[in-house]
Amino acid sequence: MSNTTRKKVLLMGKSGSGKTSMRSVIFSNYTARDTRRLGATIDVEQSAVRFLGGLVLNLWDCGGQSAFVDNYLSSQRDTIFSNVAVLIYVFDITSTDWEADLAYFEDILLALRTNSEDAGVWVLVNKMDLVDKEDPKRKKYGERKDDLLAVDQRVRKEVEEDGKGNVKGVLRCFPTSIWDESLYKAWSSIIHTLIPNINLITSHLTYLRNLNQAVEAVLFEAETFLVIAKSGSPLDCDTNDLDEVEVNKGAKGLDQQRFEKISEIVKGFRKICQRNHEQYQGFEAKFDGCTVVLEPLTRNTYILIVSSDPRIETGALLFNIHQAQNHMSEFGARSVLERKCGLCRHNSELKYDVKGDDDPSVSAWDDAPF
Ligand SMILES: Nc1nc2c(ncn2[C@@H]2O[C@H](COP(=O)(O)OP(=O)(O)OP(=O)(O)O)[C@@H](O)[C@H]2O)c(=O)[nH]1
Ligand SMILES: [Mg+2]
Repeated sequence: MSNTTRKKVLLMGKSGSGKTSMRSVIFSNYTARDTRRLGATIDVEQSAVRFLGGLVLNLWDCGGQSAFVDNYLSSQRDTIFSNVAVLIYVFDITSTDWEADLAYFEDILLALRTNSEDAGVWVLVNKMDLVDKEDPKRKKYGERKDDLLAVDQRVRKEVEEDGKGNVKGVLRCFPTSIWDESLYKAWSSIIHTLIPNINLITSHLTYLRNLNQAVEAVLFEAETFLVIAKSGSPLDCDTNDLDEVEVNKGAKGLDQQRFEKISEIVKGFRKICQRNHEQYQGFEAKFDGCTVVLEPLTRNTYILIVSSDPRIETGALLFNIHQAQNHMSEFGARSVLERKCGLCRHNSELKYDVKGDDDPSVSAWDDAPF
């Protein structure tokens, strides 16, 4: 039985909004400056990104010039909009023709909802760096978001009233800029919703965090360094809710953009290592207030553990991570996971504090032992 789960991800939005730039920064190691050299995308550029062992994203970067969009909505409608797992729709906040942008979005959303009713929709309002100075409270973004939610409601109603389906996929908005960490935050949240067994992984991270008496345990994908899961709360909620959840869970005082900053720093540092023919392997440090280790967990992931207990030595954290590696490699060798992990369900301390996956037959989350 194949361990691979393929997900079709549509990347759409008006020409120049930043779709190919985002894809290149996240998946091809471009810097934000490098994206200035990109030309307009002609028709659809498809690429496959192997994410964790078992998850392959088929990214459809759809050029946004109106002649192409008209084709997507007519002759290519079925090809483009069927079997979609996620639509990522990118807007340019500086656009001077918001009404026309919204009208296009409504047409696309309607085509999606009638062909793929379960698809999740992520709207990224991009180029926020260009407006943040004159609008620090993000009033304009708030207005844009309200308009987008209104379109979502309208389309839902239309599809349901016409008896064309029962829309289940949700719509979420994120403000982004390729020039800062907001890009990583948005894409981490998107990827998080696509990973099979994510709730089980989250449970294991929570267990590992508690075992280490740590503040948090975070899992990064090794290639992109996007956060894919973290102990405690699921990432797949609105940014405002996420911040609220973190404060309630006691992470107050920690930088709210810490994960995105780590992703950026590690990717930058790894580039320097490559230039000097060195390989980046990991990181450990002991500060006055905390102990931090960032280590490979499996071939496709790194784990970050942060402890604020001064008695905890980095060696102890590393020891527990190495124990978890053994566990995870056995875990990963299975093509089917039971609702409760067969390897540790006899351990009474392990608490499954989040709801299980709906589909018990989804493939193991990482098929490659480290
Ligand atoms: N200031 C700023 N510029 C951005 C941002 N994102 C993308 N850009 C710039 O916008 C320009 C267009 O970006 P692309 O990624 O080619 O746009 P696209 O959406 O792929 O356009 P099409 O392929 O024609 O559909 C590039 O010069 C990018 O450097 C951003 O967040 N902030
Ligand atoms: Mg493009």
